[in-house]
Amino acid sequence: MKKVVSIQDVSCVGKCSQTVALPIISSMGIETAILPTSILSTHTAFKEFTFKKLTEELYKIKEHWKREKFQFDLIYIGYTGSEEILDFVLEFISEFKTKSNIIIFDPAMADNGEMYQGISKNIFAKIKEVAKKTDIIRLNRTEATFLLEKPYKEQLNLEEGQKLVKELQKLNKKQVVMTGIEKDNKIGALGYDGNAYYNNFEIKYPKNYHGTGDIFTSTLAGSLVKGKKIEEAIKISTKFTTECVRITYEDKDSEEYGVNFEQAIPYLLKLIL
Ligand code: PXL
Repeated sequence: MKKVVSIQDVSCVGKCSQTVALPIISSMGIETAILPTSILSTHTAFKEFTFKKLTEELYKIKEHWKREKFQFDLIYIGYTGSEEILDFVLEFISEFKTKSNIIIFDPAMADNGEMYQGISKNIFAKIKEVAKKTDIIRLNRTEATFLLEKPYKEQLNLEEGQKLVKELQKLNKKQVVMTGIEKDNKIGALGYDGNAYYNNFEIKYPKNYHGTGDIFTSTLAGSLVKGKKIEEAIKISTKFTTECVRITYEDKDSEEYGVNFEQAIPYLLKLIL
């Protein structure tokens, strides 16, 4: 069985990071190990959330895993929210990177033109350092413009997106996948691998939801582990994320803090067949 490790926080309520990655990747028939980097009462869009880093425990877990000689087909790094956790991630990469596994990094640091609460300049600098060591940098358009230290724009068209991913690809010299590009009133994702661009656009619903980035990255990670090529993985991930948004948008009782990805999982399984 293929194995993924998901390295990110546990936000107890909020439908993001581990509580999204684990069910989505597992449902795709992939063993999903988790490294919970911190535990929060909710994600950081709530007021007064609690936040406990698990740094000490992370090093102990890593050492145990080394003794057990565990290897992962894909290492998925998401929200870290702290310099010391990013230091841990750098060490984890140097010890668990193999010739054939894929490291996918979603900086999960900003959205809609704003940094998440608590993301300092030092964290930002270290995120850039981690990005350089990964095979796929997966980000939204706010993170893309911030990482390149460019001014944020409310909308990005395909041409503008292509310029950004081309510059970002210089960071890791491998692949970049950016979401939040618009074309003909649709919204989608754009990938670049140094040679070719890949994109897919789907219906844009008139509401932004929290956690869609984590759904997209989890689906991308799972699709790649299932052997899909990057262009197909981007298509599956945009289609599934859009379906999650559609279900949530049409549900009058939906929560504000995350999308109803659970109800869209049967559709995901059809997409990856
Ligand atoms: O969805 C990304 C994410 C993950 N983890 C935490 C967050 C966020 C986004 O706000 O706050 C704790």
